[in-house]
Amino acid sequence: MAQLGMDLNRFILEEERKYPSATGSLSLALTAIESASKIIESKVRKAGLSNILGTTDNTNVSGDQVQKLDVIANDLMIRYISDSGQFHALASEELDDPVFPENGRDGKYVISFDPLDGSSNINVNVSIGTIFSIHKKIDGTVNDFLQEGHKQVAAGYIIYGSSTVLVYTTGNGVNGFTLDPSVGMFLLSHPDMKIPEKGKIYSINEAYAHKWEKNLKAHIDSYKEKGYSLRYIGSMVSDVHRTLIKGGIFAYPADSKNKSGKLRLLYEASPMAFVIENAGGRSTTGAEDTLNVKPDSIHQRVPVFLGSREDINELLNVIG
Ligand code: P6P
Repeated sequence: MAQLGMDLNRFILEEERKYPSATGSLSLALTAIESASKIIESKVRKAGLSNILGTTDNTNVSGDQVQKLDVIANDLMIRYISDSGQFHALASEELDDPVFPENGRDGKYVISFDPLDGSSNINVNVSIGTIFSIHKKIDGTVNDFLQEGHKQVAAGYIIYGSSTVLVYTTGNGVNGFTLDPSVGMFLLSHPDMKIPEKGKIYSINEAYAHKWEKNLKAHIDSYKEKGYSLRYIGSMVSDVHRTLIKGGIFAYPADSKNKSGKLRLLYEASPMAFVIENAGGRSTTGAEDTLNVKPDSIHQRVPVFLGSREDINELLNVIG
């Protein structure tokens, strides 16, 4: 009999049992995300076959051309999250304003998510992903979303790559689960993930180098003399997942054109920072720790520098 190993549902329940005061609400919340991700995964895998590629004539709040899979992934996340009854409200990259699910009035949590990050890579079969961030509800208003990242209850991502891996943290370590499509279960494949203290990879879009602040440009250039490798996929989930496993630095800085960079705080920078810091790494905007930023709007952008603690500290000695 094949040894199945620890599956995600059992792991979530065993984590819940460590907290006697737990009501099971977070467990239900996480399993809703798990279920949505399995359906999204099946749609992503078939994307090239079901003629659902291409773009709609809509654009999202960021002005990005919305790919059809974005819409499908967004609808699936909304449906499963709403059906769970655990969320008072949800915010998505694909929605201008938050949604307050009918049966979520008593929900303890709010969630921000990017349903399919990196979707411009769908047509070229590059890995993409779903990113989520969960906070406790405070007063049932938009303020629930405007909490610092260090107050997250849980955060993580699902990367739809050569295999589908769900990585998440509740603030007490980081664990990764790989989907076994033959049984439809996420199995614990990356227990207690720790990012290397220092890496040899830098991940940044150098096409914008001419627009970076000069000290940053000099520091990025220095990686070449230090023998670092450049790896940039252009899909945040993929670039961060590789950074978590191999170490080094991922950066999307501000520049002369984009004063706050491109990446969104609530559903890109903050959840990824929560994962990276819980794996022993560090994340900063260059001016302050990402997890200390007090959001002032749902779709706010921030500069992102995250990865191995030593690499980030060296960077901050130059640009901090
Ligand atoms: P650029 C994908 O569109 C995305 O939002 C992130 O996943 C990725 O890190 C970034 O934008 C890539 O942006 O400007 O390098 O193409």
